[in-house]
Amino acid sequence: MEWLRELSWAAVLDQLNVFIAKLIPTVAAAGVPEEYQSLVALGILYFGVTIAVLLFVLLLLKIFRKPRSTEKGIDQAAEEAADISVAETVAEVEREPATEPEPEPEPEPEPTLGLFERFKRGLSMTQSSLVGRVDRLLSGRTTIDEDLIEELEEILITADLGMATTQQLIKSIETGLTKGDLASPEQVRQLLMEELKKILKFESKPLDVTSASPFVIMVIGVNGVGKTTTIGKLANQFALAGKKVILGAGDTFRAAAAEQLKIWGERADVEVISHAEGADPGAVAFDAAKAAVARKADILLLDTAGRLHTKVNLMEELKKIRRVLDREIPGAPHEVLLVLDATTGQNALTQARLFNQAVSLDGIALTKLDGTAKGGIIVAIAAEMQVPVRFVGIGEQLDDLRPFDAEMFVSVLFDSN
Ligand SMILES: Nc1nc2c(ncn2[C@@H]2O[C@H](COP(=O)(O)OP(=O)(O)O)[C@@H](O)[C@H]2O)c(=O)[nH]1
Ligand SMILES: [Mg+2]
Repeated sequence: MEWLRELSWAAVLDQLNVFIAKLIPTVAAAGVPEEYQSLVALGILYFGVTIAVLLFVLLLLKIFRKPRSTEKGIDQAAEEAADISVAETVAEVEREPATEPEPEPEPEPEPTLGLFERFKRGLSMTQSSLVGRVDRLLSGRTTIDEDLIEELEEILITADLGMATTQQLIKSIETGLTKGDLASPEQVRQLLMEELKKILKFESKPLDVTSASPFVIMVIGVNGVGKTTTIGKLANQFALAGKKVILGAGDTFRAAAAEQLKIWGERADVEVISHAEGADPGAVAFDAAKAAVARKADILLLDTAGRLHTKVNLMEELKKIRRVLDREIPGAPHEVLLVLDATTGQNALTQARLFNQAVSLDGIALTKLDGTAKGGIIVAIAAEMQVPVRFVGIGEQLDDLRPFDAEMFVSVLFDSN
């Protein structure tokens, strides 16, 4: 500590002055005007000292975070640290794919969730907007009066069941009351459940694809309802069941539509017949039908364009496709499947009416039930259209497109666990 006592501030300042004096020629050589040279030299000195202090602090931090490194010596520790970061960087580069990333694979279904639970999760919003509200209305009540029935009516209408179905349900409750069958709110709930099952069961007939070969399914509906996705999911499921499937990219309106179908085709490992953007959809239908016969396919799924249903020419186009299919494969299409988006509520019902008038529907697929509280629309559709609901979409996973099962559907909605 002798040196510390001898150290005086004057000596330190002297040393700094010497250092600055040595710096000035370098600063002058860099073209700094004379009056600023000392200032710039001082700045450089200040900067250098700051950096040195920072490095020292960093070094201290490293020593304290890695106590073993003090045993090995700071240099060795620093070398090791550098090695690790180099190794990490190399690993990161290797982890990055060298080429374009593949399109995201379809997420695998969660194996832990049973079918009932999957449905329950998918229908949770509809569950709370329909049965959840009914339960809140009935809880704590002991008698069934006019007010209660009026409120129930409002719930059913706002849950998209439709005016006609609501009237039908209310009527059966009133009949039960006058007959004396209904004594408690719990029995109202039970009656509601049974009536809904009755309405839906009437129109729940699974699609039978074995009645013809090739069995031709023409998929129609407005833009964005989920036609192409539904075709992709069906193609996958049929292929897994051992069927030979062919897809026809009849939506020639946008190039992206055919591309989207091709991706699904690759995923399901099935052939896709497509033409260029803007081509005649009738020609695609023709080629797809020919290919299906030639390759002895079990099922042909034909995608179509979905410009707005208010445009008459879409309906004319669909009629034409129908005729082309029938000419190539007598009796085809065996199923005209209308895809409806449940999130559009009453609008879905309007679409169903218009398409049915134009091309006479054989079945309905109701998608996106998972993203909406308007799932009650399925009851309105079944009751009014008298067209079977073949499939429901309860999510974006491959097997989230399910054959519609009225019993299960209503049980899920009324399950209070
Ligand atoms: N959440 C959910 N999304 C769906 C379902 N079905 C389709 N979709 C989505 O709806 C969007 C439009 O589907 P697309 O098949 O292109 O409709 P298209 O225009 O009728 O062919 C896509 O983003 C799909 O992933 C479903 O059941 N649930
Ligand atoms: Mg499409």
